[in-house]
Amino acid sequence: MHAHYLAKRTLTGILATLAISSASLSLAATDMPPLPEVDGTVVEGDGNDYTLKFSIGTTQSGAQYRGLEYFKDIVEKRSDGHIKVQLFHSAQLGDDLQAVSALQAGTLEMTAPSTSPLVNMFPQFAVFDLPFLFPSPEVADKVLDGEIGKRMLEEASTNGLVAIGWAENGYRQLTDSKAAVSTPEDLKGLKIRTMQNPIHLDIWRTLGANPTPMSFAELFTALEQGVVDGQENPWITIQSSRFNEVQPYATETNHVYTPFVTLVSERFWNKLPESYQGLLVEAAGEMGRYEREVSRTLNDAIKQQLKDEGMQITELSAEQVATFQDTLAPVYDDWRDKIGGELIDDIQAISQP
Ligand code: TK8
Repeated sequence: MHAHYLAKRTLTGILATLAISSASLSLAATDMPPLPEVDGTVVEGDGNDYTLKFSIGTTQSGAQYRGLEYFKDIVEKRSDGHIKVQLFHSAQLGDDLQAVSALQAGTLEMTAPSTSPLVNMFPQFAVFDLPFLFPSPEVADKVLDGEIGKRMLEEASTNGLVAIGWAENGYRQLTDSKAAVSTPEDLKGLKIRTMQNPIHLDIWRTLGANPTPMSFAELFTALEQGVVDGQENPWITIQSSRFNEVQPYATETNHVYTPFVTLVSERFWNKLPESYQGLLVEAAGEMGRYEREVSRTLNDAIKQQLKDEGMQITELSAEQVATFQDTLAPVYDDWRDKIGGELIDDIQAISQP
């Protein structure tokens, strides 16, 4: 049918384009690699037309939105225009939690939140909040694209939601407005915004900071007005949200790897013919692979761009990273049993070279 949508030649082309983009130091936020060409092999539907609103919390200039543009292109072409995809960014239709509620109510069709605010609903997502559990993007891919990720998508397909794929927010870095941070002591008294997630609160409390959970949609204003001194997010999210304009300092901590989980409203899902359900799963898979590639390729170039724009970025030595890891060891003791020790062991086993 449409299994060979991505010819090898096209994939090589994508990778070459990404390599060129990352080499450019003057990369602007909007300088995303061109969208890969979509093989528009048509998937037969049921003759009905559908409109799908897809909303995310990050801005139009991040890798996540670029992924959504690719998703839209795939779905519209392969449904021969029978599925119309409308994209919304910057939490225009609600922050991560509000968008998930809208999916459950059937007023929004798709969203892709960070996993962290969803741990009350899906406790197994909490593994993605453990500090330093994912040593490399390759390990993250093995987990997301392997048995564990598949099982998590199945388990998250409940409560009015259908979970169909993984993309990434990425490795999180600290930013702040007060002073350069290279050790946990430097964090003393700093008010750090965290995601709405108990492990993140535990992490920053254990490091000696003063953490406050808050929706991402309120974060820029909170930083600007000094309600909080700092926050943590991947370079690409820091830059696309312009946090560097109000945060002169950053530390490359890589403390947590955050995926985006691609969700569909079950109410919408049940209206679709099976062939279109399959099309959404396929498009979510292609979006996830492409978006992770874009996110990773741009990561270093964006860090460099933030430096060029005047951000003071502290890169930690191996010893300094070890100090953060040692300080955070008790977080594992607190959460291991609640999350499930076996799941953590499985991920650590995947990490062994
Ligand atoms: C965007 C969020 C964001 C996340 C956060 O909707 O809240 O800090 O990292 O990127 O999912």
